[in-house]
Amino acid sequence: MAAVLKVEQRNQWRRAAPHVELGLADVTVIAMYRCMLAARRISERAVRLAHQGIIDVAIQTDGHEAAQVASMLALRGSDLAYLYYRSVAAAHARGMTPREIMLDYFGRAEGPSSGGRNLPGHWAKRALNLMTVSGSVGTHIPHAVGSAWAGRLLGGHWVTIAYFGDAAASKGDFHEGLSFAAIHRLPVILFCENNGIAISVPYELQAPVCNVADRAAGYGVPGVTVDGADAFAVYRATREAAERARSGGGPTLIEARVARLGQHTSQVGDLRSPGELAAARERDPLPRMAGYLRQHELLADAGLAALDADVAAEIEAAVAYAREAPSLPGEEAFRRVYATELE
Ligand SMILES: Cc1ncc(C[n+]2csc(CCOP(=O)(O)OP(=O)(O)O)c2C)c(N)n1
Repeated sequence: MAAVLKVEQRNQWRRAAPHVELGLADVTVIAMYRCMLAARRISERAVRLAHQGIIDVAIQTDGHEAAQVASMLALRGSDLAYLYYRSVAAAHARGMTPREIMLDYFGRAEGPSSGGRNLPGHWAKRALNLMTVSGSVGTHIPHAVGSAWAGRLLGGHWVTIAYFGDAAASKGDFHEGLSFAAIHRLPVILFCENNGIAISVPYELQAPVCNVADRAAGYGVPGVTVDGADAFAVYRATREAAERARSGGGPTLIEARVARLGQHTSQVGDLRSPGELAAARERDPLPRMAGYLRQHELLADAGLAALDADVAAEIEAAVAYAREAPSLPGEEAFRRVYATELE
């Protein structure tokens, strides 16, 4: 009897696990963690390469992984995504491989985003529905809204998501895009990764409202603030927003509160105090997810270590490949840049 009770208690405990409640399989949660881990290791490796002068610049994703991976996994591959320069984890979650990411970091002709034409960090790949973005902060938000509108006009069934930082939410592009999307009830998700700092300017000097999500009320659309280190909370919020968009309910503004663990980029120093940096590290989503895997007996220490070794080997192979890959020949520089090829 005691044994039966124990099994029933265990089953109850299993059913109450956040990922089981969301309908996510154990292997999906392990895949989520692997994706977050790979993004972290790619980011760390890219910064080292930049500091060694081997690549030009690296923009870290550290601290944003749970928000990016979980939101991307809550969407369909046919949904259009506009990423931003900090989106390595989102790009990888959509299917961009470490090799492709490194090819872009090295600015190689084979890189999927621009084939060496654009600055690294403008993650895009047509086959993955990752749309081309500009380096001008926030300008992809109206583009994303336009893509959602195009879907309406063309009878497409895609939802469009745009990822951006908190400072982008202070730009006209954000307000114009959200206003247009709200008026026309377009199937778009504006996903703000609020890390509380724009290079070195704190959030309080960018916006007079406590939460970026508060802005949504001004446009009559739902605004949700979630803990961006909680992959399951982000997954739930994004899935609900996507369902709302698909069923004609219009746009949602999601604000994922995250911590920027690294510098703004490999080329920009950090003005935060040691205390502020330590507080940011407390909000690291990686140990949190590893703890979840252990606690729910999805992976033990040996499994986690094996995953780490596997990821490290994949990234080293990617770096080795990208290092040797050819650069873009000069005469190709203007091809694929203009709609009509230059004579
Ligand atoms: C229109 C424009 N202004 C300024 C810049 C320079 N710039 C690049 S990133 C950045 C900060 C953006 O911060 P945020 O949107 O919060 O994203 P985060 O980098 O914190 O993820 C700025 C000001 C730019 N690229 N484009």
